[in-house]
Amino acid sequence: MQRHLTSKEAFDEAIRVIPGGVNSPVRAFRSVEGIPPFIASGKGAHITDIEGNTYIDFVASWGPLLFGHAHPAITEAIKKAADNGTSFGAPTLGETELAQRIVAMVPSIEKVRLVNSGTEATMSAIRLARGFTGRELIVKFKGCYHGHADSFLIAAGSGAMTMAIPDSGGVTAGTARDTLLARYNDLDSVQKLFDEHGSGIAAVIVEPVAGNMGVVPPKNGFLCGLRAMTLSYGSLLIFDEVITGFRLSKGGAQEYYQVTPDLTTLGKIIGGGLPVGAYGGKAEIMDMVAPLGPVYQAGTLSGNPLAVAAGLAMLSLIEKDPSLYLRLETKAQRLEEGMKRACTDARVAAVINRVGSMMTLFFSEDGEIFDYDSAKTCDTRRYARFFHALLSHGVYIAPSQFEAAFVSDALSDDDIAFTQKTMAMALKSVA
Ligand code: KE4
Repeated sequence: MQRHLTSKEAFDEAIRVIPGGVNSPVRAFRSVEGIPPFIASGKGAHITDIEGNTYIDFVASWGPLLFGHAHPAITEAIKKAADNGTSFGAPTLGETELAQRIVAMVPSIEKVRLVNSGTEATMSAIRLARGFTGRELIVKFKGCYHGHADSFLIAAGSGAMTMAIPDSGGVTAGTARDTLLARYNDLDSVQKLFDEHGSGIAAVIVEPVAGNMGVVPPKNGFLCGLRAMTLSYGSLLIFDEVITGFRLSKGGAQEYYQVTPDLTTLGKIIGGGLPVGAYGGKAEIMDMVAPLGPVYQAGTLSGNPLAVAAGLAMLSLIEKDPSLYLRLETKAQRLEEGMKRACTDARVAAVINRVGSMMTLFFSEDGEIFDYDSAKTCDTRRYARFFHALLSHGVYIAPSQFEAAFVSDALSDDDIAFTQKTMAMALKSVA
C-alpha cells in the first residue's frame, strides 16, 4: 500500500535506520543543504518525487542513463531476463556476449572481467597492475575519484571533496603511503614522482576527463604525456572510464582523445542503470587474473543476468544509432551556450567546462578551472543557492559543485528551452 509521505517525512524515517538517510553520501544534499526529494519514478529525461513534483534530470543516476529513465528496450530486457531467474553463480551466454561487445567497442580492451560497481573495477585494476608489474606504488590525481576503495580515498573528489573529507577516516597510513598524489593537468608533478619512485610505480590511474571535481578536461598533451611517461618507466596507465566510457564516444575517452591505456575501468552506462562494473585491457595483463593467474578477484553477482541484459540492451541502442553522439553534442552545446548567455546577462562570474554530454558550471572568478586547487576556489554557497533556485522550478542538477551534469538523449527541445529559461532566472537570483 503506497504511503503518502512528504520527502521530509521520508528523510526523517530514513535517517533513523540509514547513516545520513542515504546509501551514498552525495545524495544527502549536505553541501547544498535542504531535504533531498525522494524519487518515485523516472521516464525519459524526467523524474517525479513522492510528492508528485517533476524535474528535468541532469544527474541521470550520476551518468548511467545515456538514453534517459526507463527506456523500453532496457526495461523489457530486464523483465525478460528476470522471468528466467535472477542469478545462477554460473557462467551464462549473456556475459560472454557483453564481454565480446565491450572488446569490440573499447580500443584498449582485449579481455574484460565484469564486476558489480566502478569501485570494484578500479580496486581490481590496481591490484592487477601491482600483480603484473610486481611494484607497489600507485599514482592518482588530487580531485579525481575512483570509488571508495582505501587506496583511492586520498585527496579524492566527488562526495569526498564535497563533504571535505578527501582523506577518509579508516584508511591506514600504510595504505596511504602506497598512493602518490599528482596534480591533474600537470605533467611535471607526475615526472617528479617518477624521478623519485620510478621503478616502484605500478600504475598511474586517471580520469581521462575528470568528472569528480566538477568537469575538468585534460589539457592538450596531458594524456599522451602520461602515456609516454608510463611506457618509459614500465608502469601501467589505467584510464578510469566509469563516467566517460560510452559517454564521450562508442570507444569512450580513449577513442575521443586517441590515447590507448593499458587497462580501462568501466561502469555506469554499461549497466544501463543496473549494477555493473568492468575492468579490461591487454590479454597479457588480464591473463594474470584468477583463475588463470595469481591475481585474485571474485564476485557472487558479477555478470548478473539482469544487469548483463540491461547492459546488452544499452550497448545495442548505442551501436545501432550512428548519430547518437552528434545529437548529444548538439543538445549539450545548446545548453552551454544558453548558460553562457545567461551568466553574461546576470553579470555572474562563472566558468563552464564541457566535454560532450558532461558539463559543470563553476561559480569562480578565476576564469579557468583546470585542477583540484582551482576547483576549490569556487563559491559553493552561491552554487547551493543556484541549485535550489533550479530545483524549486523543476530542474535537478548535481547537489554539489564538484560533480558533472549529464545530458541524456531523452532531453527534448522543450526541455532545453525550459532549462535555459530557468537557469537564466536562477542566475539572476544568485547574482
Ligand atoms: P561506483 O563504485 O560508485 O559504481 O563507481 C565509482 C567511480 C569510479 N570512477 C569514477 C570516475 C566515478 O565517477 C565513480 C563514481 N562516481 C560518483 C559520482 N561522481 C558516484 C556517485 C555516488 O558516489 O553516489
